[in-house]
Order: sequence, then C-alpha cells, then structure tokens
Amino acid sequence: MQLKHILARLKTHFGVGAIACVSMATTAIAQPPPTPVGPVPNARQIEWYHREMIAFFHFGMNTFAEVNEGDGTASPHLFNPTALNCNQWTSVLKSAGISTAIFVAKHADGFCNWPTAHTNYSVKNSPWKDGKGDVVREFANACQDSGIKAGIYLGPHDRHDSRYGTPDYSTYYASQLSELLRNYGPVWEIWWDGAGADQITSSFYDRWADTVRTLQPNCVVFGTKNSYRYADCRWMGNESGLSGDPCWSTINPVSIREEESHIAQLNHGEVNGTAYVPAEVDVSIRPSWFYHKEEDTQVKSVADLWNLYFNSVGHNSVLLLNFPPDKRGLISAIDSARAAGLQQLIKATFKTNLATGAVVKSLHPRGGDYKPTNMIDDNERTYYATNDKAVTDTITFNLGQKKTFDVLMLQEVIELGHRTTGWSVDYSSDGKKWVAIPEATNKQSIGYKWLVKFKPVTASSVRLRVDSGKASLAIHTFGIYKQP
Ligand code: OTN
Repeated sequence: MQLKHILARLKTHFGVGAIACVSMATTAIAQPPPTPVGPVPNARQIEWYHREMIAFFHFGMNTFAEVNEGDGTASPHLFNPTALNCNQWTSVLKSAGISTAIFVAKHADGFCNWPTAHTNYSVKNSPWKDGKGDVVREFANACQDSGIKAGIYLGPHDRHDSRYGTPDYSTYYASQLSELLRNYGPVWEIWWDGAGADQITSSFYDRWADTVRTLQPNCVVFGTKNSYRYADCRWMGNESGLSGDPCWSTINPVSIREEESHIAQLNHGEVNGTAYVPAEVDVSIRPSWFYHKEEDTQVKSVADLWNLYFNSVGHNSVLLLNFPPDKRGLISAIDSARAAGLQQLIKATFKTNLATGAVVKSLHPRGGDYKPTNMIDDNERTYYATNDKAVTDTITFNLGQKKTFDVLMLQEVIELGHRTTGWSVDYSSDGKKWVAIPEATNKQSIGYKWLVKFKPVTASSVRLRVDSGKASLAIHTFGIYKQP
C-alpha cells in the first residue's frame, strides 16, 4: 500500500474522519467511528505491517569462512566476493514482490561490511576492490535505485572487539550506528538481535535508541531483550517461521525483556498486553543464515514458502525472509526462482475475492459509512463496524451462486486496536444448514491479516460469526479465494 493511502487511513481512523462525520451531521446516516480499544500501532508500525514481507541478507566474513557464527578471528584477507552485485539482489526482490530489505552490516563475528572509521576489522583491510569497497553503500544505492526500503542489522553482540560489554563498547557501537544512520540515506529498520547480547544493558540501548530517533526518526526498531522499551516489533520466539495461533500484536514488555521464560508469549502475543509490539518472523530460505554450497539442495520449496507465508503474514505478523548471497556476492538462482514462485502463487490466489458482489447482511450494523459490503469492496479506506453495544455479530455473505474456495482472509482495522477475540467461519449451500470450516473454527486473533487454507469447499453462502470481542467490531476485509 502506498504511503498516501496509509496516511488517508490514519486520517480516517484518528481524526479527520471524525471531522468529516461532523460535517456530515446534517445527513441522517452520519456515525462517528468506533473508539480505539487497548494499545494501538504508531505510524511506523502501520507502515511496517503493510510491507508484509521483508528480505534479510546475511553476508560477510562468515560467507567466506563457511561458518554461521564466526569467533571474530578470521582474517580480513578471506573476504573477497568475485562478482558482488546488489542490483541483482534487488531484482530478485522485485520478482518476489518484496519492497523492503535488511542487510547485515556487522554480525556477531564483528567484521564490518563497510569501511568504518572505528575498527580495522572491515572490508577496508580485505583484498576486495583493493580495500576500497563498501557493501553497505552498494546495498543502499541498489535499494534506492529500485525503490526498495533499506534496513540495517548492526549486531549488538561482537566476538571480535575486546571492549564488548564495557562502556567503551557502547561508545564504539554508537559511533558505528551514527556512521550508518548519517551516511547511507534513509534507514527504514534497525535490527537489534538478542543473540548473545545479554551483556548489553538497558542503558546501552537508551543511548543507541537516542541515536536512532535523532538521526532517523521514522526508523522501525526490531527490539529484543534489554531493547524492549524501543521495540516497534518483536521476535516471534522461533526461527522456523511459525507464528502462534492466536498471534496478538499486544504483549507485556517484560515478555520481550525476559524472552527465555516467555517464548510462548512472544509466539502468541498477549491479548491484554499493555504494549503494541507485533511479531517479525525471521526465517532463512535455507537451513543456515549464511550461504553454504552444500545447502543448495535444501532451499525451501515454493510449497514450503507458501506455508511460511500463511504462518507469518497470515498470522498477523511480518515475514522477514533471509536470502544469503554466496561467495560471488550473488543470490543463487535456486533461491531467486523459489521466491518468484511464492510471489506468483500469492498473486494468483488473491487476485479475485470470490465474495465480491455478495449480498451481505449483519445483525448489528453501526450504520452510516460502516456498511457490511465495505468488507468486500477492495477499498483501503472503508470498513464494517457494529454499533457500540455489539461486541459480537453474525455476518452472512450470500454469494448468489455456488463458488469453490479454499482460502480465507480476514483483516481488522489495526488503527482501532485488537477488538475481535473469538470468531468462526461456516458455509452453506442453502442458507439454512451451516457447515463449519474446521481450520476456521474457534479462532481468536485477527489483527492486520489472518489467513487460513483448507480443503476446497463449494457453497452459495458463507458467514463470519464473531462470538467474543473487546469492543464493537471493525472489520476491514472478508475474503475467500481459490488457490490455483
Ligand atoms: O542460539 N541462538 O542464539 C538462537 C537459536 C535459535 C533461535 C534463536 C536464537 S537467539 C535469538 O535470536 C532471535 C532472532 O532470531 C532474537 O534476536 C532473540 O532475541 C535471540 O535470543
């Protein structure tokens, strides 16, 4: 979704919409919008959700040392990509329909992919381009040229630098952060990996977050452990791509800080959590985060990626999918073909909402602009809402003819908070006898997007039953689709 549409939605939900309602007060149909309930997303989080998928690029000394967790002693002489081309990376993303990417500038081995002024352990002491190269620059330029938003992973953990964990390390890291945030254009997300970072205290992050907010106010923060206070998005609790069911965007901050004893909370969120910090699902297209030739036969298939998509984007989360460039500095043709295959499947499946044109009836309509048909109108700005007294509803879609479908999509109006807490979907061939879709029965969260796939069913009516909620419903989309 374009920024102008996001801003339009923000205005609709947070104020200018209300102004419009006031100006419509002379007409009988004017209704104020529902009041937000619980924690709600900030503007960065709303934009982040609409990106849906982000690419991760793990590349660096580990690629050449053929390890995943270098100990920080590998010689810079090893680093020498033969054909590095970040434009190839972004063209892979274009065919994969991915508009955002995060590059690992420094992993825990401490080797820096840019010629930082603050350590000698970097590309400037490698043979690549006679020490004149800068992978971060090439990544940032390629993103800018192709309209892709660029993010940076700057590993808090560092096995190379002897200052790690001391106040001097805080200064070292802050200096590197400043370099990256000042000199490479807009940085869309910063990734604070919690791996090995237990010695990084809250006071380190207070300082580093200040640097981020000062230099790149719109930068999304992936926060873990002691950076929990600054997290716009959270770790989802595993690296397998499986977000929980339910998966709430809300969570208690302590669950992020004390992650080891709160994996279930990270995975599912917490329905009454006091902070809005949705899950970002980091998973690699290969078994490892870094490229290893022997894993060429283990790249996830399109079917695997399709399942991942349903378990991440379809579980109210954002998918962060890792593509590790090889020793040439290129993404392998296998990975690229699989990612393009996923995009083709997404496009083909969601091209036509089979509920479009249905006659839609609900028990507790709010009236005014919040019509039941808004759920199937393909308009980013409209949604269905119930009256303020109704936290449950039954919404029936009469399809007019028999249709076969095997995918369901629901979307809430995230700007208004998590409202629905219990829902099911049934179908009927005569509008009288209803059959449950087991995969869509007794569900809890919706949020930005909830997807379910199931064995194809053929029906002339389908209905959404919301049987519990925190406040009046605000449903943006009800979609049914057929996989090709
Ligand atoms: O060994 N690990 O450090 C590890 C193994 C499997 C899954 C996760 C981790 S560390 C974990 O990584 C996350 C990102 O995938 C987050 O950064 C967490 O904060 C971190 O503890």
